[in-house]
Amino acid sequence: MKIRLVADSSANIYPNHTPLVYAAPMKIVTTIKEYVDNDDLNVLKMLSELKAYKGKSSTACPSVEDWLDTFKDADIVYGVSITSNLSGCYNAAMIAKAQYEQMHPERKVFILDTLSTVPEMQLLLEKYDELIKQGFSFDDVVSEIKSYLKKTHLAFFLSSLDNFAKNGRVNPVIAKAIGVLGLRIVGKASDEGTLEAMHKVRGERKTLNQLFETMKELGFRGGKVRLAHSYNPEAAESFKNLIHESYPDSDVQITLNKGLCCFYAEEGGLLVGFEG
Ligand code: X90
Repeated sequence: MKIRLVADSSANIYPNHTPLVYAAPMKIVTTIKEYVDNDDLNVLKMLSELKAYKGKSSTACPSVEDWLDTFKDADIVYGVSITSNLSGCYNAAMIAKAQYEQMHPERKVFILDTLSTVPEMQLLLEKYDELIKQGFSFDDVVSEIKSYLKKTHLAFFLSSLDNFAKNGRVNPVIAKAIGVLGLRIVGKASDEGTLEAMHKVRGERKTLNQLFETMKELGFRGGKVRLAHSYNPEAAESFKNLIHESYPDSDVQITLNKGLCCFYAEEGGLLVGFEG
């Protein structure tokens, strides 16, 4: 029995990722170039080209074909998608599932709409892996992963919401307030899977403290934590230390954002997925 874990590329899947996950690539698009968010993408080069480029840039979710490529010939596919409230990604995955199950009636696909992104998706993928290793049936994996989603959360700080606003995914008034004053925004994924801005803060220490407070308000008491940063390893390390000061036993791991997340989380942003 072939079982595959799949995700869109916003889950930051690198070639050595554990567990093994097949990723359907997002795309970052300008009028002159399309960047495919796969292992071949040079993210730093893309960011510097985008800085120099003055035209319009946007993103696109994986196509139905991209999703079908990740399913390949698996008997059972379990997956996660970025929130359906900010992307057509989940919708494309659902079409792929319908086609795949129609072509192969004995095969099964379940894709979870995480109403979230990056590090919370990583926690969910790890949970799928545990459930598979424990020998759970398809229906039980599905029900267990849905209950685990109720326990996991996403919080973040970002230094700019420009690309969110330009792409109609956040209110431009909120975006402007941060950009102009050089503030950072601390927020969370709302229950509906949208970006909820909660606090405006200035300075690294205050930002990290506010992010930690937000985690505790959401029920964090020392479980698993996954951090994803946009070329800001110092903030990720400092935040890991801050968590360990209060919860020395919590399992904290750090990844670097790939193309799509660097485009939206912009330079310096940090996302935290955790168990509540
Ligand atoms: O379909 C597409 O074109 C992709 C759109 C993706 C938009 C969201 C990207 C999020 C990247 C940024 C910070 C966290 C916000 C979380 C809200 C749920 C990460």
